[in-house]
Amino acid sequence: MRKFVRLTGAGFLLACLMSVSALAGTTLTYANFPPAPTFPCVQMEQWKAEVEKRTNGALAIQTFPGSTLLGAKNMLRGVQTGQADIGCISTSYYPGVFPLISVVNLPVAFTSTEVASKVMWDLFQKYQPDEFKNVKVLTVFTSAPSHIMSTVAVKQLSDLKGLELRASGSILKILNGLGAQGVGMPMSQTPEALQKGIVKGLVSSYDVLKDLNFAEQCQYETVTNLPVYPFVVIMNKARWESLPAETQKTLDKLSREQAIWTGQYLDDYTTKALAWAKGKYQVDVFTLTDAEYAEIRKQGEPLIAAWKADAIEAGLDAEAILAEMLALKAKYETD
Ligand code: 3IO
Repeated sequence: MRKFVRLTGAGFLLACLMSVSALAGTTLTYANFPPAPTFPCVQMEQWKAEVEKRTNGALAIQTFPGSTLLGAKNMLRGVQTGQADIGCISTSYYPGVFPLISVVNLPVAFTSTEVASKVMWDLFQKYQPDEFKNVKVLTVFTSAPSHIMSTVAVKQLSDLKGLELRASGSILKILNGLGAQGVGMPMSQTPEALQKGIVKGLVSSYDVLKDLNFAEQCQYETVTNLPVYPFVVIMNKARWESLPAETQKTLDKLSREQAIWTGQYLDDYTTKALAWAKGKYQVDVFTLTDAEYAEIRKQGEPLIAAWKADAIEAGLDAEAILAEMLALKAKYETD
């Protein structure tokens, strides 16, 4: 009997300790707009696992892919108002809102996601852009260079005439300059728009050929080397400030590592996704002539001038920011 009492006493104590540690732990919600198999959600799960490991479970992350908590366009506001603690935004969905970081979306011929993501992270550290002052930035990364994926063949630039292609940000403007009909919408709306024939294709990175099974409908891929889309993972500021200093340090330490992890993951993955699309759906891949690539670059030039004008308007040292981005790009490309 005495032994029984002692055992249940120990059990009771253990139960108390367990509930105390459960109370001490914090759970943060993390919203994402595209479906779970896509790379912004893959990096989200990777970050969650890493955070839970490095904080020994003191911090738990509850993830909401596929716009189940917040969608592409209410992500920024939803995180600011605390509907989600953390959210992932594609900055080109918010024209005019991010005058500094939209520099990463300019046509400057990034060929590597890892390089683009490192450059973006460094720009953040250096300039601490005012446009993010109401949130905590946890990490940043980009998509891979963008190409045309379409239901009709784009073998030459003249095939673009009047073609409705989904894109966002600077790519929209380049497409229109090339005679296509750019249709602006988030990635999360694109499967339905393709299905309904509202668009005849999209301009983004090749990962979605597999992750959203676009290869089934978009039988034709044209290598265009168009810009990368910048992404920022933001956290509600008050929620961030409520975290213990030790936890904040752990998350800050992970920030650059996460940017690099995502860049490396996507560089590798886009190659695999294109090979998969060739194997499974026998998609055709077209390249253009040198003269046509020069024409694409020419259509991009006015965007750089337009970005500078907007950045100056926003009180930024546009020339210095652009020069810094190009210098970082050159540095990381030779690393
Ligand atoms: C993208 C966005 C969501 C899911 C997968 C993705 N792969 C490339 C992108 C970039 C893009 O087209 C966008 O709209 O952010």
